Amino acid sequence: MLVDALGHGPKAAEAAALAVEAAEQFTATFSVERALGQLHQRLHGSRGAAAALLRFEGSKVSFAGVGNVELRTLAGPAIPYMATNGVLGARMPRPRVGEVALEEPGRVLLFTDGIARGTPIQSMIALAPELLCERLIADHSLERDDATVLHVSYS
Ligand SMILES: [Mn+2]
Repeated sequence: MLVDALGHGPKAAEAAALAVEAAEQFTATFSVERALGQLHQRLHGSRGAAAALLRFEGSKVSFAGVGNVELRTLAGPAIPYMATNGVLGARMPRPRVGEVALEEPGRVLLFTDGIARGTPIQSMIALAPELLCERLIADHSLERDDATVLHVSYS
C-alpha cells in the first residue's frame, strides 16, 4: 500500500497517521476493495488521501487505488493499474479492481504525485531498486510537494 495524504503539514500528517492505523487493522482475508473501504471510513473527517493497494496471493495479484498514486510495472507481467478518481475519506466511487496472474517474478514501482510527470522511469529500470528510488527522489521530485516511492520485488 502507498498512501499520500492531501496537502502538507500537520493536517496531512494526521490523515497519513489515520491511514496507517486503518492499515494495521487489515487482515490476510481482506480484498483490496475492502481495504480501501476501511481506509475511506477511517479517513472520514480528515484532510483525505490518495492510495494504491496491491494484494499478492498465491500466483496472482489484485490491485486498486483512489486518487493520484502511480504504478509502473518494471519487470514481469504488466499490471494495468488504473486509479479511480476520488479522495479517500471524502468521496470514493466504487474502485476499479484489477487482477493479474503472476507466472514469473516481477518488479513494480509505486509513487506519489510528488514525482514529476513524464519522468523517464523506463530508462532507469536497470538501476538497483534502492538507487532507483534515491534517484527518483533526488532528481525527479517536485519542490512544492513531498514524494514517496515504493519498489516491490516479488518472486
Ligand atoms: Mn502528493
